[in-house]
Amino acid sequence: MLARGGSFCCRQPPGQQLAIDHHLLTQVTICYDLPLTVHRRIVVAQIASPAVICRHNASSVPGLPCCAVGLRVNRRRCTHVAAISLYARRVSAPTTTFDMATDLPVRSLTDEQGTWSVYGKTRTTIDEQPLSEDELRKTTEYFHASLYLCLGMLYLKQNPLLREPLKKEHIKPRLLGHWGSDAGQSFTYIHMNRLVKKYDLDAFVISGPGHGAPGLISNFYLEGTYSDFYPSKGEDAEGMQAFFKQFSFPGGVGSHMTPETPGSIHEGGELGYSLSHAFGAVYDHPKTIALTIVGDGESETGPLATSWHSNKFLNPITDGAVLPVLHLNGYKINNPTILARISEVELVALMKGYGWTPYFVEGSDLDTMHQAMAGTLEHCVKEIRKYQKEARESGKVFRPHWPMIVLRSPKGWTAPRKVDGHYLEGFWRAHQIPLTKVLNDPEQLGMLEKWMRSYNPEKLFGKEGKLIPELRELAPAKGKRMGMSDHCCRIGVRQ
Ligand SMILES: Cc1ncc(C[n+]2csc(CCOP(=O)(O)OP(=O)(O)O)c2C)c(N)n1
Ligand SMILES: [Mg+2]
Repeated sequence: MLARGGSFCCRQPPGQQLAIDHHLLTQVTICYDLPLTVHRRIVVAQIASPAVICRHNASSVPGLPCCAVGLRVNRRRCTHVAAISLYARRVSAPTTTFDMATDLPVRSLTDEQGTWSVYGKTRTTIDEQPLSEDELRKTTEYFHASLYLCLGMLYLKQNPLLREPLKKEHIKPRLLGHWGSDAGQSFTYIHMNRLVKKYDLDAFVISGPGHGAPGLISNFYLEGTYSDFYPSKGEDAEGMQAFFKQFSFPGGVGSHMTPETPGSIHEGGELGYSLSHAFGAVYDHPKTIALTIVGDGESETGPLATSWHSNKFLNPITDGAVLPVLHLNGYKINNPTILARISEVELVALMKGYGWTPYFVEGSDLDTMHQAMAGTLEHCVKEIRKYQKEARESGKVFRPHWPMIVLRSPKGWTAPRKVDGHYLEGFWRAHQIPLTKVLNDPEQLGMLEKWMRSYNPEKLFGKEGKLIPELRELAPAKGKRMGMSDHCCRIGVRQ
């Protein structure tokens, strides 16, 4: 049913576009020279749905036998393309062999919606509590370590472990980066780590709102991936300082999931392509699961809205799976999002209509949220494996309603709830730099110090500055880490 098309490589003169003869592209490997730096970089864009073809497409529409590929890198039009190779798959849409699941076990939570807020009792479709007390404590501490690193990346150029009182001189002179979705993204990654270990999964992560990069980069650092790639950002105080300072800093790395981020095939700067890239990556990779964090703002883009349908192209025998986590933190920058404001009955109906089975994890209380996410994510992974087993053992291709998660957590989760009488956590003010006046306002500097110390860095990082072994154990071993997945690191940017 699914046949791989040809692949080829060609050299492109600056500014020109490449005409290709395929119905549906699945992967574009682009080798380009950035005009300013003249460094050759390689990026891989996995593309799968007509929506993405539109993104790279200047002159044709999906479905036509020919489409043109134009490239944008870091929001700049890329003019010095060295080489492009395209892998394409001819897709005939699955028809009669696909069974549709009918009555799905999704509990609607809408009844409580009028009285419930994200600060109320945690709500979850799957009511299991798989974590022991010890695991729960360690998971919270690991989460705190990641959040500490997120703040370090946003603010610090010195004094990385706060071994001396925080002073203005330790703060970066220009503060750029995002806090708003860091906690939700980190939370998701940490819970997937547990399952990668438990089920020996071949998984990797895609961050739709790539500006929440600290949430994932902090995890790549905690698990050791970042230091393996960049030895100068080692797992000690000196390495941590370099790791913090380079973030969103001249001569360092961008504030998004940029190409030089290990574990990333998707920058997320232009919203809308997370699911398409995820599907492109798992087609023909039957063992792979792409854990895909989709922003509620991102969901309002046309490409994202259509790419939920990519599940129609997924063959459970020959392809892997995409596990979307729709992150309803309520805001797209400073505007409320549609999917966070509609009733859950409508949201469930929408996701079911797209062919998914939604599971909800909603709240802000750490202990109960950890249990809810652990149970729900595990349930989803088991469902995926069950469907794959069924298809692979029977040889019968069918289209299950694959699981997906709706994660509702406060924007800026774990930040101070109010600053100067204004809401921060749970509000749009948490989107970018949460405390904006730390350089000029000693009171805010004190607040930042108190907040960072509330994660207890002295307990989480040992004498040298490395994550303590009992927490490090929570991450998968080298070779299995999501940050080191072949899907992201086979073609690197380290030349
Ligand atoms: C196609 C596109 N439109 C608009 C923007 C500008 N923009 C950057 S971040 C953002 C909000 C994203 O909201 P969401 O996906 O909910 O991410 P969150 O900040 O909550 O993590 C917008 C609109 C963009 N980057 N790309
Ligand atoms: Mg959002």
